[in-house]
Amino acid sequence: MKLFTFVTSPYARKVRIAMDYKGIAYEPVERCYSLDRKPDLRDASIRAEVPVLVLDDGRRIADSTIICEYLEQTHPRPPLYPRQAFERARMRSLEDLCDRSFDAVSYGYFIAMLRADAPEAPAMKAAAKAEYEALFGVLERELSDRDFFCGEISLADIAAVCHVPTARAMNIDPNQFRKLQAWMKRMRAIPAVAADLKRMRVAMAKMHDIASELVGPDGRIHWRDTRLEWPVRHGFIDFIAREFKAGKMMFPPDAA
Ligand SMILES: N[C@@H](CCC(=O)N[C@@H](CS)C(=O)NCC(=O)O)C(=O)O
Repeated sequence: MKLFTFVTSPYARKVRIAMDYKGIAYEPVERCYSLDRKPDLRDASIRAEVPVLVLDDGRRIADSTIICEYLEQTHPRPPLYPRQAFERARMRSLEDLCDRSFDAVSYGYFIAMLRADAPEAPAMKAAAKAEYEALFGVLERELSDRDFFCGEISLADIAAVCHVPTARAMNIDPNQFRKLQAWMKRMRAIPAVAADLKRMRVAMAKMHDIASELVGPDGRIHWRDTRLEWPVRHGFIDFIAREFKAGKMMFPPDAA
C-alpha cells in the first residue's frame, strides 16, 4: 500500500502511527497540494488533502478517520477501537475533538505567527492559547485516572498525541495538566509514537520558517471548514476579509 502523507500533518500522522502500531507495511509519499501542486494527490483525493491510502490494486481511501476505520476492519489486531459501544462512541468523540477543535485552534495560532504584522495577530495568539488550555482541561478530565483515554490504547490517544505536544510552541505550562503529562510519558514509550515524534523533530529542525510550511508558491494559504470557523467565531473577520481580498486564501477544489 502507498500512503500520501505530510510529515507535520496531524491527520497523516494519525494514520501513520495507527499503521505502525498495527504493523501494516506501506510506502509513504510526501505531498502537500497547496505547497507542491503535484497532480497525483489531486487525482487521488477529491479535496486534494493528505492523507490518502492507495491500496495495492489502486483503489483509494481519503480522510484519516475513514482510513483508520478501514484499517481497523482489515487489520483488527491489535485493536484501536474499544469493543464496548459507549466507549467506542466516546473514543470517536475524542478523536473528533482533536481533528476539529485542537487542529483549528493551533492553525489559528500558526497563522497569527505567520501574519505577525497583522493588527489582530497578538489577539489571535492569545485567543488560541486560551482555547488550547481549555481543550487541555477537557482532555485532563476525560483521562481522569485512566492510563489511556479509553482504558486501553485507542485512536483517541493517537489523535491526541498529534496535538498535545504543540502546547510547547504556545508556551503553555504542562505542569497545569499532571494527568496529561503522565499520559504523554506513557505515549512516548510506544514505539510507533516515538517514531512519529522523531520524524516531527527532524522535520522541525529542517523547517527554516513557518511560511515554508503554510504558504504555497502563489502566496496562498490553504483554508477549510473548521480552520475557517475558528477566526470567524473569534471575530477576526477583518483579518479573513483582507486575506480573501488579497487573493491569499486557497480552498479545497471544486469537485470535477
Ligand atoms: N478531514 C481530513 C483533513 C485532512 C487535512 O486537512 N489535511 C491537510 C494537511 S493537515 C491538507 O492536506 N491540506 C491541504 C493543503 O494544505 O494543500 C482528514 O481527516 O484526513
